[in-house]
Amino acid sequence: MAGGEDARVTANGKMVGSSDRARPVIDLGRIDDPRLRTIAGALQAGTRLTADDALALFETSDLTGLGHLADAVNRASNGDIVTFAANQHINPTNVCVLRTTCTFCGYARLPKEDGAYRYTLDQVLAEAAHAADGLTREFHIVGGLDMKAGLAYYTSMFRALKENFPHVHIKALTAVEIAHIARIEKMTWRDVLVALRDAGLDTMPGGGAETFSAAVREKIAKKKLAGADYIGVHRAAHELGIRTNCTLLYGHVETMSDRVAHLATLRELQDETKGFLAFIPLAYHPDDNELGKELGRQGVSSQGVDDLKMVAVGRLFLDNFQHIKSHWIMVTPFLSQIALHYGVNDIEGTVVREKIYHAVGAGTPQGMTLDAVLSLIRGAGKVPAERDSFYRVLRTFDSTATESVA
Ligand code: V47
Ligand code: SF4
Repeated sequence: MAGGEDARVTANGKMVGSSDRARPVIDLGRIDDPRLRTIAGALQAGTRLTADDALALFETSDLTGLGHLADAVNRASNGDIVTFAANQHINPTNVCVLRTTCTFCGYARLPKEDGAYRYTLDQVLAEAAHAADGLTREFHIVGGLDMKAGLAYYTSMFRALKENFPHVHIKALTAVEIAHIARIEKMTWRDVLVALRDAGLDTMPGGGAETFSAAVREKIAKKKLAGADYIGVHRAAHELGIRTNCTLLYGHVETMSDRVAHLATLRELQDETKGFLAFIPLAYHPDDNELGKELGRQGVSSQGVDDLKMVAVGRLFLDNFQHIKSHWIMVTPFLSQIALHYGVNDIEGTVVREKIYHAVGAGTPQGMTLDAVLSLIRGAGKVPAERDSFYRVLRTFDSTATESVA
């Protein structure tokens, strides 16, 4: 459906029905680029943007016009509310069979390599113990493709986490990890997902998508699950009622057409299943990884303007997604704050102990306090709201309070 609405979520996170989204309020006087004016007309008429429109958005130098469009569309859907979640990242193993072929990754290790680790169940529980404060509402669990971390490793982990922290949602395992477990256990993706869901998995994160283009994958992630299979795993999850996120790793060797094709693939699956919760563009970080040495800093496009364009195009082209998330750990909190005027309505929240991005040189802190998140959102003139993992608002904050007002 053009200008379509994301599925509504019931108390248990089930997808039901849809409704019309309000039309954006666009002031053409704020747009200089004639191509953006044409696109504004399409948005006002509720006509779906084409791949050519998306390319024009990437190519424009009218950054303020682009921001106005993305902000108008976001406001029509989400008003002034910007959400965040109190989550905790747990990366249980960095051992990965693709260590030498994902050239952008600085986190993975071969089993006997220096720095390789695989947590025992007790270590996972010790790491998760921060959640005992009652503030953490979500565990975000991802790691490497470890031959010794099969289905039982994860089912016992999820069962123990649910037993010890029943109030915490488990968002775990990328499509690539699901396919890896299926391969080593000789099971179907669906059966793996059913077993993990029975053990406590609630939703899945969007990692592992990188850029779907086969040519790009050949250069940066030669042996990784193909784009079509990433989509296949997400489709299987959606069919089981497991909602997921999706991502796009950008700013390396991909072209703008590759980005648009990637977004079109995500939009298509969302039309089919309505199972995606959020789209998260991930800015490629060049430090401490092979690809970064090859490209050098000059070869990396995610340097501010491109980051803003990426979220804005995501907001405008993905008309069937309600939530576009900025990952402040990678683009810095400052840029995430500006991105709130380029279509972003959600920021990666109070992240405790993130390892994957910090392994590739992210200089940002590993976590943000509630006050810092509130001040970031308020500083952009928006209204902060804590959400749960299904994007239901739990509490909003007035201009000064750190406590619930609604
Ligand atoms: O798939 C790895 C990326 C992803 C680098 O679903 C890199 O809520 C940049 O998917 N530079 C994992 N990116 C993280 C991820 C994620 C993060 C936050 C929220 C959610 C969610 C998902 O990290 C990997 C890969 O695309 N990554 N190395 C790098 N050098
Ligand atoms: Fe392994 Fe994921 Fe790193 Fe690739 S990106 S080497 S699959 S941990």
